[in-house]
Amino acid sequence: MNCPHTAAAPAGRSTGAVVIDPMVQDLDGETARLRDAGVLARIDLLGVPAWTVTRHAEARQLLLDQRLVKDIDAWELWRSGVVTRAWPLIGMIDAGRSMFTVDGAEHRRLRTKTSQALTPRRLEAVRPAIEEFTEELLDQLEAGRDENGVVDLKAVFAQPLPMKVVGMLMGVDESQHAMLTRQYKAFFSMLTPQDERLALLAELDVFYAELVRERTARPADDLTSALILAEEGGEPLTEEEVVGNLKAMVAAGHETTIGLVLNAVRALLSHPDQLRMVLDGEADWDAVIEETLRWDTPTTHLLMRFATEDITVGDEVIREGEGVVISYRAIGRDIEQHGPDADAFDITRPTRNRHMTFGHGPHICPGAALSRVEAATALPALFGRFPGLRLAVPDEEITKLPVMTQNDMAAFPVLLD
Ligand code: STR
Repeated sequence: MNCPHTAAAPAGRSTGAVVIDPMVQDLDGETARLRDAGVLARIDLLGVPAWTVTRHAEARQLLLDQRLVKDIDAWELWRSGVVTRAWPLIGMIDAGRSMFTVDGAEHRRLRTKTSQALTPRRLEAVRPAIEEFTEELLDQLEAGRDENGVVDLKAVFAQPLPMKVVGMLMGVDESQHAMLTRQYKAFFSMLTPQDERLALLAELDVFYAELVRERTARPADDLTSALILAEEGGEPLTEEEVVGNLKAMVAAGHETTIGLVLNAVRALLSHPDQLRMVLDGEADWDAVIEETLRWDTPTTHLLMRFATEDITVGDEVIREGEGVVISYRAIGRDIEQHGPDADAFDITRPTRNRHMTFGHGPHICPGAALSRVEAATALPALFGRFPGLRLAVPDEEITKLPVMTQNDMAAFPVLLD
């Protein structure tokens, strides 16, 4: 395939690969093609070849396999200069030193403080603030209706809520939230020219480094300060490491929970019988949240891990130096794991809690419990205040943003009554 983003076309390795379309609207079609391509499938990411794993059991096994690492220097296509910073997805992988990009003992050192701050027990302390943000944003929804009574649930509710929460936790001032939202939107969009993406990433690095320096001088009661002061488990974190963790937390905490909340609302509105069950108390919100995570995961594909040795999976061999993507959407729809009706949204499904949307193994999402608290606050409050909530346009008219790794809607226009 002709590849404008890399220094040279990766010799013939993309043949027979499933091409991941940056403009995809039909995600179910993409998921089905990946499943059909095999347990381990060859994919083409804007001209760059990689493997992806499409089944629950094998993904679980690979996520525990220490021969797969996050260090980009283990990637043959990177080492040889075939993939460069000109590739639009590079920011998903080459994101600086943090718990997202390091393995083993160093990974534990980078991650301990964050995972300790985000346990369900510790999160009880932030629940009241999340409830308060939710109420505030519900007021804004009501006030934000246009002359036809339509308001964008994404822009006014689902997007600001996680930003407020992660901003509070990390100590990012409210005045910066709009800037961060705009920058991350541009970061994820495949319509953003790569030079602009690299420039905004550089700006974000400066922003986060300044925040870390401020908190180093004057520690506050936030996780950024805790990361700076952390000493247990070895050496204190360097400024670069705190910056790396901080930006990973803000990017992940902001982007993914938007999807969880919106995808849950969309699933319920298109399955009114199940919405009824929840509103009548016959099913609980946790069931909605877990089934949404399984059926319509915010993260479609997670980039990337690299093989430090040849790894055999079934009939295929991942060669040393090759890259592996985890295709969480296909994994959530695995019929071996969830049964022949895995493509159906069903909050009463017995396996609804047995999804792997937050990953598995050492890198399992440290923010999983936080996102569950956010969704478990936002969803009942939203439907409690607006029990007649409905889409203002037919569901088919909801468009997906051109984002390769996320199921990210452009807007979600609703009527409140
Ligand atoms: C974005 C760019 C950056 O500065 C730091 C990170 C590290 C964490 C990444 C994040 C990235 C992109 C979105 C990710 C997140 C971890 C979980 C989240 C991949 C590369 C998603 O699952 C979408």
